[in-house]
Amino acid sequence: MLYPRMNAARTLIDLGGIWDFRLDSRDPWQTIAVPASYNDQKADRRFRSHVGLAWYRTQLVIPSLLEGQRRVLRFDAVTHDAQVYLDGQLLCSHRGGFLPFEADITDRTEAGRTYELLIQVDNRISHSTLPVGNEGGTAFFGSDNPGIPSVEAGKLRQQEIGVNLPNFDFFNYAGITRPVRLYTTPHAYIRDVTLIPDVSGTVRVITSVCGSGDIHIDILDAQGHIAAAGDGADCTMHVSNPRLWEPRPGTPYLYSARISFGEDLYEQPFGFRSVEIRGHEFLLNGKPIHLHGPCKHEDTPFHGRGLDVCANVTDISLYHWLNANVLRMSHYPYAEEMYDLCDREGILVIDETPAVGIGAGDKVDPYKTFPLFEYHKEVLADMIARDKNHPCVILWSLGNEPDTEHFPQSAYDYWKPLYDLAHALDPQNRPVTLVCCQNDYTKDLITRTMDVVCINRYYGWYNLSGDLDTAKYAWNIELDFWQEIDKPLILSEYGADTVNGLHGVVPEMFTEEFQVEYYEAVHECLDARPFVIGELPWNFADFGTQQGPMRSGGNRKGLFTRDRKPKMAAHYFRRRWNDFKK
Ligand code: GCB
Repeated sequence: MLYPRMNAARTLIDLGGIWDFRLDSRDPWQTIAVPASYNDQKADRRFRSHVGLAWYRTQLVIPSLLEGQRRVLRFDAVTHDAQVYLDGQLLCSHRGGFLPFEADITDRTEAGRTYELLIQVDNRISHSTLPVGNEGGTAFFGSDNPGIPSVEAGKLRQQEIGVNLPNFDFFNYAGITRPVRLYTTPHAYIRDVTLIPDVSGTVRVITSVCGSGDIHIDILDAQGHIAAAGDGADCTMHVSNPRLWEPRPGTPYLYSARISFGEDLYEQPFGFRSVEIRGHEFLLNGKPIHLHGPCKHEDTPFHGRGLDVCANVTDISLYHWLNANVLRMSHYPYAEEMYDLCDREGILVIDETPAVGIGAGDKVDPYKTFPLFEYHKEVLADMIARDKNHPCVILWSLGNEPDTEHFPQSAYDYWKPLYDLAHALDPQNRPVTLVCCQNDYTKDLITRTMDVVCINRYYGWYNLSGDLDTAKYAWNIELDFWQEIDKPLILSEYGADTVNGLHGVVPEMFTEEFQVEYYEAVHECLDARPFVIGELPWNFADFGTQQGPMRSGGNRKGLFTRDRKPKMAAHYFRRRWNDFKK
């Protein structure tokens, strides 16, 4: 799906602002900011802990000057499910909270009139949602000992009332979290554009249109000069002496394909770069690259998971300050503005579906009991369709930390077709991975079949807690195991909760000194092994989670605090990664 852009042929109207909102149809309407999660906007516990439906309302004005134009309403993300009503009539509905959807309202609206736009959102999570909610189980990190009658009764009560029990470690932020926009196109319009660039300077542009007309394409360089041109729906052109796109400190040089079709126009940025796996190496533009940078969440005070472009710019500037070159967009596809920013700033991206929490302990096979497979395929396809043209995206992640240990064959049968699908759908055929949970890796059959092995590991924190010498011993045993597989390995998460300002001359868990010593210990094990081509500490910044006995003010594994103040470990990584440039 094309990102909405304003140009000589298309208008774009942002509908963001203060909308009406209510959590219950009996409540009076209140004010709410759009886009943003609703949870942290009010001094009211009900907003934070709400479960179920909520309603947004605003006036949709169709200016007279939009007469004769095709009119489309686009929602960049509504978390998790949405039903959209226009003047009381259902316009469209959408499942899933992290990808865009749109509705053509040309025939449903008249220019010069005003309509009521009502959005019903649903934040409930279950075995059939991505991310996954525990049905009738316990919350992530819960300590509800089975067998205590009063606790069992309490859990039944929770089921009656309906509570969200996330099977994942980030706050279940909800609402209209990304922009809502009205855009126009001519009646015959460009529906989609697929770019397949090659480092030799060849670029194939496949244009999908609705209606009839001639298609012309200009390839523009960064100064706007025409570098190549061609015609037709499937057109291959050649740019001589192309400047390549590469992460900083190189040049993230961007070209763009300007496509005209009848009266319509669309411009799609792209870069010439290649991604390839050779043995245990990850090659970018034919050269081995080491990937280093923290994982992130879309998470800021007040906005929750809502788009905050200023925070995005600040965060990417902190990635440069850290000398980082990669951002794993854990654990869901981010707002499209972040990919544009990474394209421009030269930050590599690992793009991940919101498939977190597919697992239910050792008694239930989630792959046979969670009705997810068909939906997961749709989400994967939509993510690739949305992000396929971004040069920053170098690796697709099918999901995070599913159960691959207790039902290894079921896990294989579930994830292998998704791996094949990702390869089949991606016109640039990027590598594909699945992020593996800390488990009995000897039983896991699927992780080793990925193009890149990604493992999340917490030796020294959740396991062998605080004992870094023994943790190193365990790290080495596991790394020896993966070395035998002879694939590139990315340590896709590792970290230690750290309370900023907590210190100790004898570093113990939660102190800033311990966080640094933990990372130094892990790096001792990694640095001796060239097949480890990536290190992605968990996490860039402290972030919001549901409350629980293992979390105090959220997850504190950030290198930065939630308001982006560096802990000692941030300075440590800045020095370490600076040395990687030499
Ligand atoms: C993990 C998860 C991540 C958690 C992290 C932690 O393995 O992938 O979502 O936040 O551990 O801090 O426990």
